[in-house]
Amino acid sequence: MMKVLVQMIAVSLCCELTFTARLLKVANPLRENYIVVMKGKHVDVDSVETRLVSSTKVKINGKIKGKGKMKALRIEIPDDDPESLEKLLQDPAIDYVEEDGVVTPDNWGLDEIDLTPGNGIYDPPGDGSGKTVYIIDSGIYPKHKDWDTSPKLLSNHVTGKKKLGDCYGHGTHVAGIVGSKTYGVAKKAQLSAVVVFDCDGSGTWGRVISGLNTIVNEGVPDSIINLSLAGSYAQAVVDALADANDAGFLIVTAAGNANVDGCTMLPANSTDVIAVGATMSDGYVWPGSNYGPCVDMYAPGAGILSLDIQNPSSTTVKTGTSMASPEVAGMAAVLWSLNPTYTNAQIRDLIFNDAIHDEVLGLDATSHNVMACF
Ligand SMILES: *[C@@H]1O[C@H](CO)[C@@H](O)[C@H](O)[C@H]1NC(C)=O
Ligand SMILES: *[C@@H]1O[C@H](CO)[C@@H](O)[C@H](O)[C@H]1NC(C)=O
Ligand SMILES: [Ca+2]
Repeated sequence: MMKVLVQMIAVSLCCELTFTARLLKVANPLRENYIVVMKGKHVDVDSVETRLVSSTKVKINGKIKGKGKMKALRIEIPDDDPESLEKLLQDPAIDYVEEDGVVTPDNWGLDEIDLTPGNGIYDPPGDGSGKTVYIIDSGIYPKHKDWDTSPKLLSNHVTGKKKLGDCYGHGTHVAGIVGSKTYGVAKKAQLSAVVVFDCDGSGTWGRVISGLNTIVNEGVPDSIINLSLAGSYAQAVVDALADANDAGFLIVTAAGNANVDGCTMLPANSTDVIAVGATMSDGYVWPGSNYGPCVDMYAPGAGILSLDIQNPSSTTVKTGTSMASPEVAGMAAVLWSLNPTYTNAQIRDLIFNDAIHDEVLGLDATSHNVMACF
């Protein structure tokens, strides 16, 4: 008994004396990742690195050697290796170790539609795994580095080609809002392009109808369709949308950017779609957004950051109801992935049950004041 007590004192003495560095926590830590900051200006980062590599199982991910006093290492320690973290904290050259924090890009849209709107982070209930979202647009740039799941091509109604690409950029931007790693709502959804816009961004209802038809005939059942154009009334489009809805697909579309009653345009005029208007980060409806009784709900659409087609890491900011509709399409993918046995109508109900009422500023009395939110 006595011996055990003495040992315990020895252990606690040892550790209080030798734990020289502090371990700092952050609010939004990236698991297993830390920043190791050296004491003073004159520490040789390379020698500390060599020491850590030889005495611990720490993985060095990079060095920070600024002109000022900050000298640091970015490291990775598996959660099941507390010994390496202890050894690190005992190193006399180290001032403190801090958990690496997750930084969310300035993407107010994602922040607003999640479980905790307005807290600066995106916190969705799921990632859309296993769900397909068809992007009826200009295609998708497949070489972008920000895809988690490689996008596919279902069909190209402009050139008939079988190779996926995007020479206009609109489709890539909206697909990025649906499902890219950094800017996407449903980060693991399978994106599938249905190309109806040419390199100048123009399309026709005929191509859209062919696209909808291909999805109904060849597409994965119980998928989401994001429809990418707004135009004047055409009966054949109303009928094609009804067919796709009856076949079990959930169709999410932009309300249109004409600042008019959405009922005067398609696809919003159709009762077989969720037509989405756009809001701004100050909570007001975006002035270009269509409104009125055919616009079913609103989502962030002004100043939305997503992927571009210049190079594999390019991004760009766009504004419009086109940016709002893929947010709801992404939410549908997340909710459907969590409730795989639901029908399109049940997913539609879930989306409306979760929405926030009477919060969009600047809407007239004919409009549904419904804001998309998990
Ligand atoms: C979604 O639909 C809107 C318009 O209906 C369109 O502007 C946008 O590009 C589409 N997004 C995707 C990902 O297809
Ligand atoms: C859709 O447009 C048609 C043709 O303009 C019109 O007759 C109909 O009332 C519109 N539907 C809605 C729900 O407003
Ligand atoms: Ca949030």
